[in-house]
Amino acid sequence: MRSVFPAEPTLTTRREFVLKAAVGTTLSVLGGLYVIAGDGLTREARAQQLPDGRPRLPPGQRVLTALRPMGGEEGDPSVSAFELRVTGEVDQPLTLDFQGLLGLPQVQQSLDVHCVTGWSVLGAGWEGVRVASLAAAAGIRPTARYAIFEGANGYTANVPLRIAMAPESMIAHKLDGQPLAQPHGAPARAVIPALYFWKSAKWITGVRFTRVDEPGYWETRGYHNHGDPWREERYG
Ligand SMILES: Nc1nc2c(c(=O)[nH]1)N[C@H]1C(S)=C(S)[C@@H](COP(=O)(O)O)O[C@H]1N2
Ligand SMILES: [Mo]
Repeated sequence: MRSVFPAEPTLTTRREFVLKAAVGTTLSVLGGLYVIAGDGLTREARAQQLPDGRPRLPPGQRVLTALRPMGGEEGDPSVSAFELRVTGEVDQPLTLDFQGLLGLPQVQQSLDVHCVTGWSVLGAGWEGVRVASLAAAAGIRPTARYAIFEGANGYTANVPLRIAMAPESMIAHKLDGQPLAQPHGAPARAVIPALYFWKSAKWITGVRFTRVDEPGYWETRGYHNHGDPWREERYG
């Protein structure tokens, strides 16, 4: 499965992480110390750097091997009910059903995500459509400066356009080769790896491009408006 989602060459693959995690767990048991299962992964990730020199693991984070379901007001997981609207500062507003989403260029990317509560999952394989592809299909206007990601039941998250248009920012419908599970936002969610994971709206229903910023669900409830994990922009 890893061969389908090759990690960046400079980064340790998830398989190696898992092996190191197992070793770390064994050592902790032998030593009679309390060490969380992910400690080996966390140490390993701390030693790694991103291509631009930042540490792979942002400060204050520890590594888990799988996403922790963080809840939220669930949307309809069925593919037949799926509808994604691309609206706002665009020339041709789009409404895509699930087939329409699959009809846009698909990418498979190995990406790290960082939850503000302190856990990170590194190098999971995400499959779906780049936000930039949606923007191009809808004819995004030069006046657009923010992307507002809309989830079911009114959840929103604001992202500066530059970050939304980065190649790793995507709408994902598969995780590690499997259709996205309901707790993680089935049938599709945003994945915005540059910012804390709350920006990655689950049960996605819309991407709205705006001229002005619109702080979203968590940004209006005490969390940071921007949310850069490397700057620890956790709270507003
Ligand atoms: N629609 C929606 N999306 C959401 C949330 C939510 O409550 N509703 N929670 C966010 C938060 S705070 C986090 S940390 C991640 C958690 O994703 P996960 O449950 O797949 O781990 O989803 C984000 N996306
Ligand atoms: Mo979160």
